[in-house]
Amino acid sequence: MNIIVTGGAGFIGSNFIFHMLKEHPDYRIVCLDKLTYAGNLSTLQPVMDNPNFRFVKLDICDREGVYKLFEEEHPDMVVNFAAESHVDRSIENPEIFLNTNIIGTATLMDACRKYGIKRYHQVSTDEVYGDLPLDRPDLFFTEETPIHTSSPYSSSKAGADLLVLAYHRTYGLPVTISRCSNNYGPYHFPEKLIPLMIINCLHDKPLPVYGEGLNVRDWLYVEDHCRAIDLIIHNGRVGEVYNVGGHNEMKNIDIVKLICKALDKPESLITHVTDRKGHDMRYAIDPTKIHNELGWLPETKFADGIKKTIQWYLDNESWWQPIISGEYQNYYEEMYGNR
Ligand code: NAD
Ligand code: TDX
Repeated sequence: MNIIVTGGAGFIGSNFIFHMLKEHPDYRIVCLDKLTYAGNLSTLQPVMDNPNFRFVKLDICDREGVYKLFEEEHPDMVVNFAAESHVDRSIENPEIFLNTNIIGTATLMDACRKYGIKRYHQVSTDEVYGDLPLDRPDLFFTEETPIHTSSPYSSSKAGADLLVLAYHRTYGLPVTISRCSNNYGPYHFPEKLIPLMIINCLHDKPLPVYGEGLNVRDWLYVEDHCRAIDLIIHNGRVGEVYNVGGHNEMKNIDIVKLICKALDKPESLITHVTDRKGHDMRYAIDPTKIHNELGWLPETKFADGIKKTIQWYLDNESWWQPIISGEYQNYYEEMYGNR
């Protein structure tokens, strides 16, 4: 089996590559990544010498480059993680989200149509369903929940999902889609809530909680997401959407307090800042379909996963230090300077 994994130098994609090379040592994995600010080649260092692994620096919107790669590799499957993934950046600059997340997805699927493919898998998000109210804990996102997006990011992901389903219906492309809740774990870029709070805590810097911090996210350890995708690409039904989430809802403020406690830092570091525009209140996945059809269940409890994650950031300063000392400084100043 030869699989092109796009966006494999990012957070979830890199964890997926490690998972696949370990669980399927006879597979060839070709990582296609543009290496944007979020892509980090050093993350893939542990597998660079693996003879079953190849890294290619390429933009998924580069049609000629993508076609050439398909001619060289004849992939059996494509798993598309490549995306602009940060909601706050999409609010500042939507255009690049439309290019990468929508045009890039179409370009990859055109290559699949032209050269043939056994499976095209789109890594999507629960954010395509919009949000749920805080006072209705009985409500969850199912695969039938209507698409109802809030941010340019989630709208671009929803646009891509609709295209994927359209390519299935119109051209018969063998597709699957997974819509996962918030991931956490190693190699998470420190613009996102959990790694940002861990690293700020370690520097005794203010912890910028948007608004009251009452927004709820459904957190899943990244390895559980990788296992879900592995199951879907092998056993999932073509043309289907699978929600992935572990019934682990937490308020932002509680996550931040938990990180303070784990690192023995005072809660006085918490600073309430101006809320995110259009901020989704609550995400909550109903994972019944993937459980019933594919036997998937999350394996890592949040208490264990967050401990492992914090320890990983303590042990791997050499991974995040170069990130936060570069362009990230400007990003941080722009995003949080006058907030
Ligand atoms: P990330 O931002 O950490 O990584 C994205 C990767 O894609 C980077 O390596 C980047 O270099 C690459 N990339 C960006 N634009 C590209 C382009 N035009 N061509 C080729 N490569 C490009 O993102 P992540 O958190 O790992 O998310 C991966 C996927 O999972 C995304 O599609 C995201 O929408 C989805 N997702 C993420 C979460 C989450 O909690 N992080 C949850 C559900 C779904
Ligand atoms: O500094 C912060 N302060 C804060 O209060 C940051 C960065 C975030 N937040 C809040 C906003 C959200 O309610 O924390 C929550 C989580 O924020 P993010 O880490 O930015 O994640 P979210 O917006 O929920 O989106 C994530 O999950 C779904 C990923 O970034 C998406 O790619 C994925 O699709």
